[in-house]
Amino acid sequence: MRTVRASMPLGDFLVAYLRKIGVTHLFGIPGDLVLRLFSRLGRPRGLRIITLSHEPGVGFAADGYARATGRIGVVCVTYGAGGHNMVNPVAGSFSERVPVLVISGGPAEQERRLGTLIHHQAKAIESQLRIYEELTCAARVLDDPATAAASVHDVVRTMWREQRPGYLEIHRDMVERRITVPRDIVEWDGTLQFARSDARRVDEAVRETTARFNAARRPLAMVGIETFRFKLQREVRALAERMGAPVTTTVLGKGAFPMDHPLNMGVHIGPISPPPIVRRVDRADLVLNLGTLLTDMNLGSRPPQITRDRSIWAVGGRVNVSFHTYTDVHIRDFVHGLLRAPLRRHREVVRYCDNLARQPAETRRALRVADVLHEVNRFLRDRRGWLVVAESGDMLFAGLDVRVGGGGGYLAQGYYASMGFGVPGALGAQIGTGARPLVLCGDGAFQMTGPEIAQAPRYGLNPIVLVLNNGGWQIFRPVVTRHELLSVPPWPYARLADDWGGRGFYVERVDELRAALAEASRLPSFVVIEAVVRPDDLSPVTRKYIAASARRGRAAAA
Ligand SMILES: Cc1ncc(C[n+]2csc(CCOP(=O)(O)OP(=O)(O)O)c2C)c(N)n1
Ligand SMILES: [Mg+2]
Repeated sequence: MRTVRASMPLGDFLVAYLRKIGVTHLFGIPGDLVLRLFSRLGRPRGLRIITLSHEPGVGFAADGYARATGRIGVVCVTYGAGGHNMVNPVAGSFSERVPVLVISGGPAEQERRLGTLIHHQAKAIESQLRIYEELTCAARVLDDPATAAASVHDVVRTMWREQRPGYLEIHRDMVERRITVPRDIVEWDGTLQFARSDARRVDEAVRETTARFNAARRPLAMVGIETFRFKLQREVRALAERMGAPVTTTVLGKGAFPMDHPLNMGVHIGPISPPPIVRRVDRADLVLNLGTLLTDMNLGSRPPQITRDRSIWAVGGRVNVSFHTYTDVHIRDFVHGLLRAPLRRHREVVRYCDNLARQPAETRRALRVADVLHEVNRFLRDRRGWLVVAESGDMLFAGLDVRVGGGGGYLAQGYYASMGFGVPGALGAQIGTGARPLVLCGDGAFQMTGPEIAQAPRYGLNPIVLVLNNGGWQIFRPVVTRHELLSVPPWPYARLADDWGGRGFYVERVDELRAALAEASRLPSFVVIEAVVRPDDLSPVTRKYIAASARRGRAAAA
């Protein structure tokens, strides 16, 4: 069952195939239409199955696993009720280029022939496939034993090339069907390939970039999420050091370049970046943009600040050099080409910038959001290997001012921005990497998927979840007049953690938070720290972002 053979039951093939590409875990919730497959996948020597409470949590966990490990995350759900519950997390994986493979069960052919509606069905049996065709780069129903293996291989290879989700539907009568596996798949060593570029175009794009770079006096590099997804961290660091120019990351790309690297200047979020970053970008005569998606979030909800004529933008298999484009130049080949090019070395001294004002020394006072960020930074300063996960809401923007060094990581949905990613995403990331997560989470977001933290003890996981309790969905408070529409009921967050097998802390003051974080780091179990802040208090970046976004909304309405 471990190895791929020329003829084997479809369920066993799937296990052997997934193991061959390095998948260790499968995230899911069973149902009758997927039960047989579910059991097959989780058989001894199969995949380690992680079940959570609700499919959205399952999807975010698989996404967190994939983001943090760089491997494919796999979910297994029942047809209809399960598959449809998985739509939002997978849409997020699609937007942010995370390879999550959705495996869904489905009704057997005999059941479909009865001519009745089948439980869990929506409009038609094919509806779920059609939905996933919209949310994945490749989607197939495995209904033919002669082609099933090739379909799996196609879907997975496309996912890897595109770093996007894929979909396989396996109806329950197919799980034990013997399939024929083509010889090339039996003999394949399990290595997945990224897309290949056109070598002549790469050469020319690199030559032109080098010439522009060497003519520039104040170049700057922006590092985006694609460099991370396409596993270029080491190369991008080497390239930055060869260039000696400042590096900024983006909202979505935060964590793609080490935050304690001497060339890292901080996070660029268009005109609402820290003023020294705005000024430095304005002064740049060349911006080399590696892998940044052109999103409103990355740009601070404003039109692009960098004009095309002084930028080189490598993203989505293309390199745009001012007003012309090289197609078929993928970022890996472009970066490797630049590493071989004779780049002139700059020696700019770079200072890391954030949006935080200095913290008052007095700590026996009510917490503010900015204090939370200062305390998190203080906590992380001399620790290694932590993984910070920021939830959507105020914490998504607040997190931009968190500095993770010491080989640690940072995950957030910096573009799709769905609430609910934080806690389950952290669980999946810890399962995949072993790194201990520190989750920054609003009370509203915690009420969506935070209770998945109750799953942590049985899997030996121990994130620290900082729940910012401001009484509701307060990120919108500056732009909503009826504040009562934003409130959420007060949950006893700290007590729930105690009841669920972890430890809870309740803090209202700066010194209390500092002490709770220190103690939490020594505890073996998961921890929830409920940190109470005022409903009208927001992080520095959120204040700027909400104002910019509201201005844009008014302009659109006018
Ligand atoms: C699934 C989902 N639903 C709704 C939203 C819209 N939304 C963005 S932030 C937010 C409120 C966040 O509240 P909370 O988690 O308490 O964070 P706060 O901003 O109060 O710190 C909402 C409802 C979203 N991003 N995702
Ligand atoms: Mg809140």
